[in-house]
Amino acid sequence: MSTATQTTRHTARQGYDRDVRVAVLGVGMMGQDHARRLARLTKGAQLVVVSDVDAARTDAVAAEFGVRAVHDPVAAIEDPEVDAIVIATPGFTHEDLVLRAIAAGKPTLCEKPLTTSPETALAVVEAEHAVGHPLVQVGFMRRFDAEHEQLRAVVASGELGRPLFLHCVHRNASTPPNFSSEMLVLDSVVHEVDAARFLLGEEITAITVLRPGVTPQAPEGLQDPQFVVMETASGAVVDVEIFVNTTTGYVVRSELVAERGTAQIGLGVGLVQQSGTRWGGEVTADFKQRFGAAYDTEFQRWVDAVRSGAVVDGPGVWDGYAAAAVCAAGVESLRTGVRVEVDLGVRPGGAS
Ligand code: ISE
Repeated sequence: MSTATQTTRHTARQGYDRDVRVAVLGVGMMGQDHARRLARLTKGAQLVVVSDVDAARTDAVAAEFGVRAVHDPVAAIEDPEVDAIVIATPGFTHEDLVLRAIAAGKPTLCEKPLTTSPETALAVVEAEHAVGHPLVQVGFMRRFDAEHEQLRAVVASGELGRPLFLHCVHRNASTPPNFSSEMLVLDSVVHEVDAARFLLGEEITAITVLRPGVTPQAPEGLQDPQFVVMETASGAVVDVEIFVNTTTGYVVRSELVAERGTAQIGLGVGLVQQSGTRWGGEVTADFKQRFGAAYDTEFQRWVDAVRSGAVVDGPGVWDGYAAAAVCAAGVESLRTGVRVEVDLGVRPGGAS
């Protein structure tokens, strides 16, 4: 082919000197929130396409934001007028959509979970590794929460010495229909898995899930609450009270206990007691409220990274894989009642 007739393909590494044109796949509760964020708030981004299996919903959301409705998500990924993809479809669809986005060479922000099993998550790690550079960021928004960043900095500074314990509380007011006992681990504790790895800077090597007495407020058959104990490579212990039908509000709290001191996040101001919806300050209703600013920051930093050609600025596919592996072990522990070890194997390309 002569040089004159050759077409050069834009690669994500080249970045963009204009707004990044984004398609949001899946416009349920979270996808609509992200579509609004991209359309109204995130600088340097232009929402151009929305896509959902529910055609009527796709059309309604497209009309709301004045963008194109593309009913087939694969067509949306391959659309030449789309530069980057946000995946907010149900978790079981992620593997196929992420692999297609990687094949199309398009920067992608995929809501958690990356995929629904360690094996499929590892396939994504390998597919991205074959491309030779990062393309996929995973939507663990807590990494963009100011308090989580501060606690991480405290740990990294070493001023408190070696971390010994991370005590975590994760409470939701209620669960959506069809929320299963496994989902307390896969959908909720997955955030503590990633937050612990982020805060402590090391891998989780074992997990045990205990079944305390069930709250009468939980839908029938749901093991709620659960108590999760994770062990890290350095010997620190991370415990999580996960309680998703408290009926009160949304609470995410972590206390680090290190050799020479402690540090706590998620308390609001000077709070020691909770009753009803009062806990010193306001108890937030849900994660969209509690982590709204973190989602805003996550999206702004992702779009900035896509425009600059860095592509990813946050948790990547290895983090998604690690979370999937720990959670799969957690589900096994929930079923069997025994401690399950986690071995991530070797990361393609080396260091984590
Ligand atoms: C939900 O899917 C989330 O991701 C929230 O952050 C979490 O708090 C909730 O428990 C999950 O169901």
